[in-house]
Amino acid sequence: MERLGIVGRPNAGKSSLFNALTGGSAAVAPHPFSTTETNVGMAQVPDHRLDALSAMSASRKTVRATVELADVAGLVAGSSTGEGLGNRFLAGIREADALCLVLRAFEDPNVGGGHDALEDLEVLELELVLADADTIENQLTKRRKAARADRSSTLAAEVAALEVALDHLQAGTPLYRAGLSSDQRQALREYFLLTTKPVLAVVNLGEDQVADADAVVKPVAAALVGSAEVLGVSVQLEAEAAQLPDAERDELLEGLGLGEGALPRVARAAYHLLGRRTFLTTGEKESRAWTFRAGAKAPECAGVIHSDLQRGFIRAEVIHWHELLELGSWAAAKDVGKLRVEGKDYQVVDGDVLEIRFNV
Ligand SMILES: Nc1nc2c(ncn2[C@@H]2O[C@H](COP(=O)(O)OP(=O)(O)OP(=O)(O)O)[C@@H](O)[C@H]2O)c(=O)[nH]1
Ligand SMILES: [Mg+2]
Repeated sequence: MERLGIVGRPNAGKSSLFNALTGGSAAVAPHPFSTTETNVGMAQVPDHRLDALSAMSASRKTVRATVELADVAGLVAGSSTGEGLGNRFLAGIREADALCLVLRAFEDPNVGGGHDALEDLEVLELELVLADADTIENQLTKRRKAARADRSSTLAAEVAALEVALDHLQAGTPLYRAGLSSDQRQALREYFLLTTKPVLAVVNLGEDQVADADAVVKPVAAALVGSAEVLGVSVQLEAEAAQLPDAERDELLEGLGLGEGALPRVARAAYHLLGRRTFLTTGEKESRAWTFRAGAKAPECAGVIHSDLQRGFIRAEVIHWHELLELGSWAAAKDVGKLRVEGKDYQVVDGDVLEIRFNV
């Protein structure tokens, strides 16, 4: 299953974020490199559509979608050439399918390290860029030679893509900001580069910065505009809030003007970044969010529920969650003819509610 790698400098709050999202217990400490081995866990993805349908159906059970996270060892200037935990962070990042850059803005004299999110971004990007440039340089001579011998157009295109990528990297630009074409991306796939992965950034805010988060988050968002979503989160504050009973937590977060809090947004952004989409089922027994790949058709989605449903797929009855909620029940939707009947070629849309008809 695809996973999101949490990447950042030591003491940025990566393990704190990981724990808050997964309910895990990765070691958190005010000294650098408290994480040495990658921690892996599952985060639930809060979904108000699911909650609303569950309430509508008075479901006995509500099952959320999940996303896999990996808390990777901290990265320092020079990591790409072996400083700090060196290759350990590289391996952890290489195994991830998308990256969450944790940038520290909180100030705490008891926790070593900087508190300039833009500086964190610069250091992280430089290490990722150096690692990728190294990967390409190691391959380019060989690939050029192969292309000359073989004269196939695919190899020539691959070499051209490597050259373009290397130019960007040597200018200090991570490939997620390089505006590569999808053909170029495709040609680079087998090199398992770090900066071709989709990226999301979390600015870890101090409690005192929450009220004016924009001042800290906006410059980071400007630096990553067009290439990454940037979310401000007071990780420690929200982690503490997550420990409270629901009502107290809501009151605390509301009181700070944080609404449902930023953690659910991080989970949803991670889910989306990994190309995950949700369809829903709802009934008295349970309401459930099911995960499918963007672009999947109805039989494949049926298969997410059970392979028998894919094998024996006849048709799907479909209604968008919003419309169903307005009508109040599946039976009501059926009565007024609002359930669409869709066949094998239907591309399921995020937020669709499905009922699968199948042969056993
Ligand atoms: N004041 C404050 N402290 C925080 C915040 N987030 C994390 N910390 C503290 O910062 C220290 C480092 O947090 P970790 O989550 O261990 O950081 P990390 O990025 O996993 O660090 P390494 O594993 O060493 O790379 C811990 O003492 C945390 O309690 C925050 O939002 N505010
Ligand atoms: Mg850690």
